[in-house]
Amino acid sequence: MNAGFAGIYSALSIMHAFRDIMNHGEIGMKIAHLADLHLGKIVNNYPVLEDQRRILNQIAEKAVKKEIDTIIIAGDIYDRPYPAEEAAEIMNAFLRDLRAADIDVFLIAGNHDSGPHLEFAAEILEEMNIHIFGSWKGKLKCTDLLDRYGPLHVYCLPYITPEKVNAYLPEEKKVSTFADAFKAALATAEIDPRERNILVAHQFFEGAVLCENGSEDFADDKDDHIPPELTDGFDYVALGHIHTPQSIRRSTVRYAGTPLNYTFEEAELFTPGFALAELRDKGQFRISTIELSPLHPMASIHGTMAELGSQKMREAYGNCRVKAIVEGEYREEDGDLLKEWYPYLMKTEYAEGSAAAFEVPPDIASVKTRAPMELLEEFYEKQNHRTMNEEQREYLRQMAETVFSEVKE
Ligand SMILES: [Mn+2]
Repeated sequence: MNAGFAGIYSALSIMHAFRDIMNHGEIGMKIAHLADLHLGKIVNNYPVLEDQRRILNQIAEKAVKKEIDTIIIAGDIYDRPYPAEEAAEIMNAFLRDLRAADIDVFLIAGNHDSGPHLEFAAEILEEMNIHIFGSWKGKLKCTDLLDRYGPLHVYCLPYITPEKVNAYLPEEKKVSTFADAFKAALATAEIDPRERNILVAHQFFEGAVLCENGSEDFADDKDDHIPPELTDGFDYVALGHIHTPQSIRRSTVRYAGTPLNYTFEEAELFTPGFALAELRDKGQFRISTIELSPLHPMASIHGTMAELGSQKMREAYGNCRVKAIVEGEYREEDGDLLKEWYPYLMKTEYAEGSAAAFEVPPDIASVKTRAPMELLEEFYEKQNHRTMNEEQREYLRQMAETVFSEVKE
């Protein structure tokens, strides 16, 4: 329910509170915090829809098993404002599963989502305990939940920029930085620091650490940074935007991270999952992480062709979305072999110092009829799997001239 209906709690949370009291549990509420699903994302030119569908199934299963009351998804539900049809189908199925399990759901738009599209039918879904916040409309909205420890206020802030916030500010109060925009947005709500408050947001918080070659799709512009101390009045800050899971300054200001790895570097840095916040009285929140097992984990593997083809390697990584880094000598047909060993191969790279096997072409007689530059270019291409650039070509042209003029002398 919105702040306008102060004193009226989400019907589901009343039911949950009653159940907890009957169970004599000490935990008031269990909240799963997810972010950056990026449904429909294309990873290294491959769609990963099946992986995404399976990971959401796994999350729904874990939510039921762990008796989670509420799920927060802190933005970037979809990878694009107009998501792929299958992405919308996957999200629909996820919401249906959570609804069937009587879980309160909170969604905010990230910078990748279209606010108006995301909040389609939001007022109607609100009655089903699916709370969607797609666009900033000039006021920070609050939904009140209830557990055995009392009220819990969930403030949801969809992705904002200074421009979005300025649209609702009088001329003399316009802002120019993200930090001021954030401050102005928070100032639109009356937050009671004596009660328990949660903030859901999708912004770049100062101090966040980015994975080198991470899957975030934005320029790291210092002007976007928001000082985390602006959220000091909140007991838990459920963040999205940065794809590596991490806490900022205190354990209760947290980026959930993506539920799947979306780059090979991210796969080396973290196991995907979500955050679990267990709420008790004011100031007694416990945060832990729940790891997930993807259908096809991402992995970089390297070795000679003989090593990559070994049974041990194929058993360990045959099910993975693989980047193969080939060392030593390789032949043209090795590409097909790699695909056979690793059906989910996404990328092949050649280690420094690796080289194409030197194979004498069957039409050796034709060499005599071809120009030296043509032969050199072909040789270069076979060795390096790319064509020469102009600079290299010019260098070789001059070298060839020198060599052949010496031969003539
Ligand atoms: Mn994102």
